[in-house]
Amino acid sequence: MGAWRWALGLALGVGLCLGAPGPAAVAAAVAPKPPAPVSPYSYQQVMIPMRDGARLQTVIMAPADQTVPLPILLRRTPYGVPDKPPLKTPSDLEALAKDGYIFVVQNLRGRFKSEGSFLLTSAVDLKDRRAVNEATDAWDTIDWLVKHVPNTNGRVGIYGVSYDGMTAAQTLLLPHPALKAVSEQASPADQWMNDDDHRYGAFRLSPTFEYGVMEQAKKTANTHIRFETYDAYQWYLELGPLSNINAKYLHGGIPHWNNAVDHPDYDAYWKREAWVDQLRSAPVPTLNVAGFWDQEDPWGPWRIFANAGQGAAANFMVAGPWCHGCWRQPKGDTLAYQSLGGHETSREFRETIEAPFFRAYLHGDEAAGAKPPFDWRVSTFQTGANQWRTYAEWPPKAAMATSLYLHLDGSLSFDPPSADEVASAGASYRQYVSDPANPVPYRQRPISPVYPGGDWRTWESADQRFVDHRPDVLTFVSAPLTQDLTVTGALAAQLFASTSGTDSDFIVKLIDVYPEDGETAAWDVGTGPAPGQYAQSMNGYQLPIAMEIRRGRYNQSYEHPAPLVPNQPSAWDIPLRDHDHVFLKGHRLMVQIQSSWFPLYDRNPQTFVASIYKAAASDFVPATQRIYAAPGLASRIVLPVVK
Ligand code: PG9
Repeated sequence: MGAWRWALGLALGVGLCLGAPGPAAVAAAVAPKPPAPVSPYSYQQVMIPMRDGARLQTVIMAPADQTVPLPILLRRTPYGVPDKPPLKTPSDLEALAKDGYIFVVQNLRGRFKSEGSFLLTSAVDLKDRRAVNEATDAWDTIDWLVKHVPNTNGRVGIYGVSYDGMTAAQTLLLPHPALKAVSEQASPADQWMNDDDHRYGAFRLSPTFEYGVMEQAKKTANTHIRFETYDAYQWYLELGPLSNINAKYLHGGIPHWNNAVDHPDYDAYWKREAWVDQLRSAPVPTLNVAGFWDQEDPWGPWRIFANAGQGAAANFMVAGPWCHGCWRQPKGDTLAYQSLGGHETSREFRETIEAPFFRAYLHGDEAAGAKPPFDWRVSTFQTGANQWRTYAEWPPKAAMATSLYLHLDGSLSFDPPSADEVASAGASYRQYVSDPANPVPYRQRPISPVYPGGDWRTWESADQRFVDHRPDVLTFVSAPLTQDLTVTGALAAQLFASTSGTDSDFIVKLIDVYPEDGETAAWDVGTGPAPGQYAQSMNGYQLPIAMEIRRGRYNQSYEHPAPLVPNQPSAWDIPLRDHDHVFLKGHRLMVQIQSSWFPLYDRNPQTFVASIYKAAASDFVPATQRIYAAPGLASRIVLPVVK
């Protein structure tokens, strides 16, 4: 679009000179027009009919110089299709484009010019033969494409990130015979258990509210909220109880929000949304992709990979040092303020994994049976070591569950807490007061809106020093490591904790603390760092490796929430997902524990109520939170350690 505007401005400039011709104007008048920019793709928009008669807006872009039959690479999206062909291949498709594809992008039903209603649902009811959903729409689209698009080799692949990724993943439930390769990337799998909307029932307030508005306020646009306050933290705090969202702002007009507040618990509605539970195999070769610092859907790809099964011949998993979809950024050569050992992880993923995957199954010799392009099952970019690793199975057998214990003096070690420690501390716990009137921010304030992206993309790798001084954040830290510690596989926390309330949240963060190198600690430095540079250092940086929340009302049952017994310690199991990281020699391990993470999560009133969405302002009360570190109540992090 920029180039077209530039061309138009030049033309107007020439026109304005006509009244007073000078030498420059004469030269301009006779100078040949620069040739109009030409896209390397042909461009066609079609409306593809679905089985119920709804027609979906679809763009077909084939290489302008196409001579041989090519496969189709399909992406289905709620965010809008290109309105003209690109003037050059987007950088994230360059590696694929070298092999030659007909790129097809389709708006989901109900979005932009696509007909029907956009329900923002993940549900696919395979038993209902008359239903339409993303799996049937993908099937109908592929069927139409292979029958109508000229000069294809009859093979179709589908890929996409996040919502687009989910529509790709759901083709595994109902694969069309022409579908030969699927790459779901950051697809959600179960929106109550994890992913965008909740984590084990704890409600992700700002992403769910802002996403619902973005996608359901207007059919023909992505709508971004402008808050009355610059700091979204302040806006959500002043909002008060969640019932004010509909009462003051949405007035029942956003179905996504209504569904969330009408279904607080893991009921039939959410079980239908958990489409992944129907997945038993990978009927089509599948490449799953996840980011270890994905702030939206870090969990879905691992669930899809696990459910599709490691027995399947071609079910691969890739994970790297990425935020949500950041493997589509040009390089991916940094994490926080450090480089990744000279690797451009995003480009390397696309050139050495994604492109060979589609090449094998869409261009390969099908008659000979496409040979798997990889001799591994899982490939990760292991941070700390900053190396690509491959694994024949996940988790690798060599990983040994190893407990890292919390201690009353605020330390962390591989030794369990002793009775002597309790005697000298005079208590078996450390405590803090969690006050819903002053919740812990999840990232440095001022907090910008979640969408269209901004700082939201990188908050999961942000330095946690911004909260570790707060009286309502407990910190535990180890001695500097005397050797590297490699952690590969699923992490978990087991806390023994109590609250003086009847409901409560606990958030656990496992952090890699970088050493101080002393460079900036002198008063004879001379000029000192340039403005803005001082903060951009890994000196003492607290890099989160794994973080998660649990909401106490669901400790016993996801379907039937129950109050907690005040001041009674109980076990809190907090899964911390899959990771692959080396804590380097000289670094320290840190655990931070807190009871709010706002406004990413709504505030727990700390009084048990039937539905937090209907809590009154008076239900929100401070509570005293205790974390136990004693024999029999030994809070710990379980690490999959590889020697
Ligand atoms: N994480 C976004 C999303 C996916 C599916 C449902 C709701 C939200 C996305 O980036 O598309």
